[in-house]
Amino acid sequence: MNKQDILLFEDQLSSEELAIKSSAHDYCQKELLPRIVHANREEHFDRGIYSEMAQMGFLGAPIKGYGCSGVNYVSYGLIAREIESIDSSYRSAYSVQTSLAMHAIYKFGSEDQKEFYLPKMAKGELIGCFGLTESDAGSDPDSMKTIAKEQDDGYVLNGSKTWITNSPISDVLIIWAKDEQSILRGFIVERDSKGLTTPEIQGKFALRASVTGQIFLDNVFVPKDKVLPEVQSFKGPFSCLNMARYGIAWGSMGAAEFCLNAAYIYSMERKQFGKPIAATQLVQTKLADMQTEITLGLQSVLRVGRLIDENKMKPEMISLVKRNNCQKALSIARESRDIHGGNGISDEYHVIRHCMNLEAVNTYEGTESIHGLILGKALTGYSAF
Ligand code: TGC
Ligand code: FAD
Repeated sequence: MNKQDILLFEDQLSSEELAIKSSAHDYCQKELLPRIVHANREEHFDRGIYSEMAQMGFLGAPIKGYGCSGVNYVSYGLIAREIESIDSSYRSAYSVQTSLAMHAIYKFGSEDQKEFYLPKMAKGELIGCFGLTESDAGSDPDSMKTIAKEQDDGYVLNGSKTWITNSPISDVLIIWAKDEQSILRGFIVERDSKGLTTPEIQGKFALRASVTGQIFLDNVFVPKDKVLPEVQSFKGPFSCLNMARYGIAWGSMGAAEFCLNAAYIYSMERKQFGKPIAATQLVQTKLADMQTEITLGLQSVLRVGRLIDENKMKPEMISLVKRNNCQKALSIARESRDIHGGNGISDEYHVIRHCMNLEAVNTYEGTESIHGLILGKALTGYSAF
């Protein structure tokens, strides 16, 4: 018996889900773990990871058809959990491609757009990004300034986006902008568009193995057939965010599990005052707290996954698990860092990297406070943003 699986989590998975989890686990341990320390030190993202994820059937995993695997949302979450047990940057790569860029086209694109982009994105031949945030419009994207002026044959985009995962390496940029009537629209901007620049943001202390950048749109022309036809409000980007936030809620538990396991192994081996530190009361209760939060966090995402698969999802369910699991994962990573003593700040032990990543994971896709306010609004009916 796995001592950490105290509520027998795995007994609740189907044989197909267990097989997906197991192959994702093997891939992540064999292919991603050996690369991460160097990638994190050098702020390097290896584009080849997209080809590997494509081979594994990860990209666009829950999408039906268009060359995608068509797995259920529980399986999508199990994959995110395995990837983020290595690093949040790699889970970001998976989430942005799958739930933000591909999902936007799948949910709101025309049939031609779906047939053209999705198979290539599933193969990792085209990399996507999702441009919503601006320098003065983060938690409140409705205050965005990027504008789309209509012409006979399309739209002309002007404005900028910042903190965009993948923007410097993207071939397909999903850009959210308001038209002259203040209607929100989604645009597929291609890499070779005139007037498009995507400088990289340097010097991040979190998600260093992920490429993050800005997007500048200087009179970028987008033809009519590259406008997402099925979206005219924030329901568009927020629907994509529901799926990505759900994946983060699973992924953060993967990072937390890594940190618990590392703290367990370290505390059993490390001796001070003549005994393993795991034999002290204070360390044991820290380990027990970590185990408790992970066990409950995994039950909660499994429940939300089943509800999504039954078409019963509501946004507040997603806010509950995104907010709680990210918060708990960050505090588990910090406790694990503490249990590692001085070694805890060395990247060889991986835990400090998870701590720093989880700081950003708590912020992106809606901060902890914003998700608290979404829950507060659902509970009271008052919008307190
Ligand atoms: P509100 O007036 O409530 O709603 C506007 C329209 O949107 C609809 N809606 C949703 N639809 C689907 N799912 C949801 N979760 C939805 N939430 C709202 C709503 O029904 C309405 O539709 P319609 O058609 O009637 O107009 O919106 P608001 O302006 O008051 O927004 C409130 C708030 C704060 C919740 C929202 O602005 C918010 O979520 N802010 C956080 C911003 C955020 O999460 N940004 C994420 C950027 S992307 C990112 O971080 C990627 S990181 C990638 C990685 O590397 O992993
Ligand atoms: P702000 O909105 O300025 O918030 C600052 C602080 O104020 C936070 O603590 C917040 O909780 C608090 N606050 C704000 N409003 C309220 C309120 N009403 N009540 C109480 N407190 C409030 N965006 C994309 O569009 N695409 C991406 O791919 C993407 N990738 C990212 C990758 C990384 C590594 C990071 C760090 C960010 C990324 N983002 C992306 C942006 C991310 O979604 C935003 O950083 C996030 O939404 C918060 O916006 P902000 O940074 O402007 O903070």
